[in-house]
Amino acid sequence: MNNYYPFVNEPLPYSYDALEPFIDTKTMELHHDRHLQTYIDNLNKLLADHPEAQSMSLERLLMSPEHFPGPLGIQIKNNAGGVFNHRFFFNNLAPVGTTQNTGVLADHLGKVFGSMDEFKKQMSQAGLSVFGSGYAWLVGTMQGRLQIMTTANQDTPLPQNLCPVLNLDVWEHAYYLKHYNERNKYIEDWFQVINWDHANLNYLICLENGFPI
Ligand code: MN3
Repeated sequence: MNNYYPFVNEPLPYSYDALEPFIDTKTMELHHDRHLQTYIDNLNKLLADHPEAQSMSLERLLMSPEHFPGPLGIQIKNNAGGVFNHRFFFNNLAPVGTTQNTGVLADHLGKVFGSMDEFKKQMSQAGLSVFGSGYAWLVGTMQGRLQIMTTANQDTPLPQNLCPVLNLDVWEHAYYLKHYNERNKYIEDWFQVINWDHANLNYLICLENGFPI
């Protein structure tokens, strides 16, 4: 589904104002319509000149950097990463109160981190620890173990054979209009609008396939 060249920027699965007051309408408009759109446009332009890469899925492009040596590999990593990371981020948000953190993921988070409060604390610390631009992630290892990690810029966990469950965009464009420089307050608000149903589904796919491709 829209996972191959030419990539299309699909509409958000909710309205731009659906995450108010935690994530503001203008931020969602700019983030989806300009930031993500730019990564999609740049990726399409890059692949237009490299037909050998046009048959590769978005995930395959990200997992096979060795196919693209030199500057092309870096450009593909940055722009395909920008597409993957933003789609994943937007798809794992939902209006407050519309999903519940129950099911296998909630159960395993409790076992791995001791409590949801402890998971929240460690995920927040990861988001705050990113110096400059990047993401905090909840990922599954190939053994199905949950762990928290961070990536810089538009890097993804995919080349490390880690399976994404949830990601938190801590680039300033994700929060500056509303939260200014207070990333901690943005992260607190982000927890209110996580789509736990999707996160649980992501985790089930990780457990079943080892990788969501
Ligand atoms: Mn972003």
